[in-house]
Amino acid sequence: MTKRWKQRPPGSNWGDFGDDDQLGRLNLLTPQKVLEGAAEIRTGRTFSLSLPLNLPGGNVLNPARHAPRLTATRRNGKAMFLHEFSGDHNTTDVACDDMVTLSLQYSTQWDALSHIGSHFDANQDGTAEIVFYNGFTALDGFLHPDLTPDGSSCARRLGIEHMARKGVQGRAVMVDLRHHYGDARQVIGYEKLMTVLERDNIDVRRGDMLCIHTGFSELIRSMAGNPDAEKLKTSCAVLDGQDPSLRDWIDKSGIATLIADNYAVEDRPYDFHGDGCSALLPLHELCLFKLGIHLGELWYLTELAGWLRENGRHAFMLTAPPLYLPGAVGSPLNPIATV
Ligand code: UVW
Repeated sequence: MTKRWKQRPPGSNWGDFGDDDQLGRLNLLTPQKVLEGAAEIRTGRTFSLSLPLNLPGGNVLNPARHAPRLTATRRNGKAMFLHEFSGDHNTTDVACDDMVTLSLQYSTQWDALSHIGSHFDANQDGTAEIVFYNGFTALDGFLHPDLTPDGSSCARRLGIEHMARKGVQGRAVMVDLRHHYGDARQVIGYEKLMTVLERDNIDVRRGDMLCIHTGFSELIRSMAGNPDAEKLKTSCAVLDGQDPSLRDWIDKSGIATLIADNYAVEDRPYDFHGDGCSALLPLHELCLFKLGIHLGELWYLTELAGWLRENGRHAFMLTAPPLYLPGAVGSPLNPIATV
């Protein structure tokens, strides 16, 4: 296959993992990295890094995303819930069977590489087109719901299934911003991040999965399904996507994935008015669009961060596959840390 782009965005790695690559930096999760992760297992204790998927509650973080709604499946007009087969078959069994309507990025989630693209003139015809990681374009199989007979959407390229097939497992490191910077809103750039890496003696290696603990998901848990929008806006650390040194470090560090317990990993300026030439979410642009780094958001990291600190550690084994849901642009998950 010939390259699907003539020029790649400055600072991107398009083509470096192959012209047809849809995994991005997950390619760095080699068998060696799984062994490195396994070498961090010393007690066998496990931590679930997921929020209950019905949190945050309401839609204060993102008005388009709704809490999951469970309903029973129906058979012959009857709800399959506490359903007694005895009526039909004279048996002892009782069945419950359900389904869910779920915004895939409502709670603990991975962003697929199809989540954020950009306007960029990859084919060098003088006009920017909609393009995603590694030069896949909107025409490469992004089905818009307005154009499908049943209103369905689908990312036939860069969907979450590639991550699911890869099986996400390896060495992860925790950076505990909350411990150093507290619970008030703080925008963390390169200098502040480096201060924490140095003080906690954290070695970030190529192919590691980086976890950023801010306390945001703990705050969400404490609100028990009734989130206080104002408090959430003014609480906890976020990364500074506007900081070029931070963006450069993310690239050079060789991290395979970037994960946080906050809403969007980076500062999301709700009143931002751009000039048409820049991104609203520069870390999303850098990671998902330019470098193929999957983003994890709203993970629950507080318990694990506390345990690692008490035990003088920062590295652990992470197992974090998304749902194998072809064509989805994100996925909920229940990541497991083993220490
Ligand atoms: C947006 O808000 C665009 O997405 P995310 O959940 O990745 O921050």
